Amino acid sequence: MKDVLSNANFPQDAQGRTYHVATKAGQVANRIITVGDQVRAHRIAKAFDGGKPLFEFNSQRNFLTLTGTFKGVPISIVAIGMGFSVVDFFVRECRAVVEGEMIIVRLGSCGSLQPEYGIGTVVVPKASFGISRNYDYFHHDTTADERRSGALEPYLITKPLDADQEVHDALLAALEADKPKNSAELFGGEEVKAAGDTVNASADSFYGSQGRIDPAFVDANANLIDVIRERRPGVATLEMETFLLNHLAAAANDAIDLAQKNGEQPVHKGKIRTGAVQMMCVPNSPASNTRADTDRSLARNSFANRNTSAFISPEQCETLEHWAGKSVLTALANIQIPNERLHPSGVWN
Ligand code: R1P
Ligand code: URA
Repeated sequence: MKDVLSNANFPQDAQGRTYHVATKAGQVANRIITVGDQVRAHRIAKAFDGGKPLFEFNSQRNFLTLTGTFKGVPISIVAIGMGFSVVDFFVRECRAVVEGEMIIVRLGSCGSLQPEYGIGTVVVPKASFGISRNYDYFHHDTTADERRSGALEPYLITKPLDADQEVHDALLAALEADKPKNSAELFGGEEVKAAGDTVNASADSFYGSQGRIDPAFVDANANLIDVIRERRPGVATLEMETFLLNHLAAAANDAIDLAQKNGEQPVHKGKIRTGAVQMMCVPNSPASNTRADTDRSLARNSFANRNTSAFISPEQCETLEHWAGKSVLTALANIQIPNERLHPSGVWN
């Protein structure tokens, strides 16, 4: 039988397990890698000391937590699925069960918005901004004038939020130090490469808000990629979680600063530091095209070809995942967290 939950404001069971991720204190480490899919989580966990996690739990809501040690340092890998809302569940519920400082690194796939970053490139963003569908733009009460005048735009583009500089640098250094050898054969003649200091965009959909054209829906996104590039020059990657991770870390850190300013005890003493590693899996996705490219592509009827042929192959994906996964573990293990800022429990059960 399941434990009874209490506290409608932040539901937890009698042992402190949270509602959706369903872990309790002692099961999640201060250093976390978060990934989208469970297969990736299990693959990375093979690099834990002893080749496997010490703690493993898949919640009814499909949040998978694997906690183990890497070179003796406790690290959790949490697979959360896709999109902004799961990041919210994950960050808040893990924060609730971990005392002290947290370092959270998102490791995921992405689409490329820069021709020089093709399949085989792994990037470490220095900042991320959000792109969300503006629902009111699409509401039937919205007038054509409101749409034409720009009073309402179909997509909301946020200001960028920075990753933690030390985390960024540690991730890039670990990737550079452990590059796979002789990768050119598998990657069309070019060796894999790591690139730092890039800018990421996280969208609230894989489709409309990433500029993918879908005639089955009104998305008003034909020029979205042009608009994004104009407003955020240099944007390199598109995925769906990193911005929210940076945003929630900032919100948690602001809560600590605010409590201290007011002379109160913060709920959590340690701050949250974030970083991301993104593996290019769609080098010339429809989303990376300008409107003119999309029109040309549709005219040539090559849209479907691009969707099928431009994706990363399973072998390429596994190579990048192995490299990136090991590098994130190494970077997390290398970043020092003083003992007094670590979760008191060393027992992962
Ligand atoms: C979309 O296919 C998913 O892939 C990317 C996006 O952020 C989104 O979650 O990340 P993952 O490969 O980690 O799932
Ligand atoms: N993930 C995304 O969100 N977009 C892409 O184009 C590829 C992976």
